[in-house]
Amino acid sequence: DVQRAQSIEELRAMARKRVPNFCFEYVEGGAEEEISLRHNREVFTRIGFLPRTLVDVSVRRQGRRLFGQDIASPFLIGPTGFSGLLAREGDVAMASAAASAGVPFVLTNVSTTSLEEVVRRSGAQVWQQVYLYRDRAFVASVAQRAQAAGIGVLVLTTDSAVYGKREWDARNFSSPRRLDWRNKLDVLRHPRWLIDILYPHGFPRFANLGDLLPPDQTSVRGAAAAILGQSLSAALDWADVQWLRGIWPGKLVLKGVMQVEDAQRAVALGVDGIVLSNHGGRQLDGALSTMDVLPEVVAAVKGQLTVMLDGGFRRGADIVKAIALGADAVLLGRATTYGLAAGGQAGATRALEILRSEVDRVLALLACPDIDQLDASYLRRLQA
Ligand code: HOC
Repeated sequence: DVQRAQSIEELRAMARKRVPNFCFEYVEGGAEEEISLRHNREVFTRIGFLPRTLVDVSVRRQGRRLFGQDIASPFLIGPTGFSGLLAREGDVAMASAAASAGVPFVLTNVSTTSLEEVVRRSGAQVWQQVYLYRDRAFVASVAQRAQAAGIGVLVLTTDSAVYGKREWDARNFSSPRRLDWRNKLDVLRHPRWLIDILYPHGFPRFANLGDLLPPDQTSVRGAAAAILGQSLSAALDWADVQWLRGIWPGKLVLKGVMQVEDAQRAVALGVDGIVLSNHGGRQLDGALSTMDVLPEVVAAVKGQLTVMLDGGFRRGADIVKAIALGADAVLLGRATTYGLAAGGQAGATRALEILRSEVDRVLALLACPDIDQLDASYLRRLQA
């Protein structure tokens, strides 16, 4: 029962039991040696808290304001693909969990429920993520549909010109669309997952990809992400950002920025926000963690655009550290995905509750009752 989970790590352990290996590895894995994946967690151990004391913390505030909207906590659910393999109608379940926690939900473009349906059924503040595919007209059509559905924020992922080298894909599949025997047997050991996900129509289908895939390849099976990765455009550059800025009237966010100069260029092009990201260690292995570069980016562009980040956030304390270093908000990836895989909407909701209560406790113990008062004076960087 997900209600018994006391930490994101416990939800992760439940998820590992509940879904077949090939699904869990998809959530869990990074690229190549997984150096960035590990560093994303280690980086938090090198930043210590320096609490104040003797401050009345009987009333505490952790809400933030993002793009003119109030959000209940300093985090939101970031875009994660293939949620439909982890829980039935996984995208709707995630969005509904976000709605009940009062935080936004970023819908991946590789979802198995249409963006219109996610907006309608969840009641969440939905943002839409998109990759730049070779087919620019397709990207424009996603933007048009998002606008018509009332979505106000478009998130362009910029770190995926080519698909990262994720070696578990090659291990789990005997051919790109076929699980190997070891994983087929493992699927049979998960009858609950089989019924929840595959009964009665088989593998769920991508709902927002239009003509991007041939009709016989729209089901989310096999190494679907790797196959789809072939339609990413390696030609993505600033001219595309300018083009998207021209056709998208809402807030535009770039996800995958790491360098100050790129953040400044985003400002110059009228972009509204950035998400510092190394894609959860799934793209360029060895890339620095976002917490390494956050202070310099904040110093350069704070006030000119909204600065968010993702990468390795599993504790309220991690989130508080990022806010103290000047971030506007944190995007959750694996933290809520483990919850979803552990117990559907209830599991994702539990993940959000755990993080909310941890943030609240850290604020109290730091003697900082209002999250807006956090700054770097509450932290000290430890020597490596
Ligand atoms: C079209 C590109 O971001 C991941 C996700 C999904 C990638 C989809 C492939 O696996 O990191």
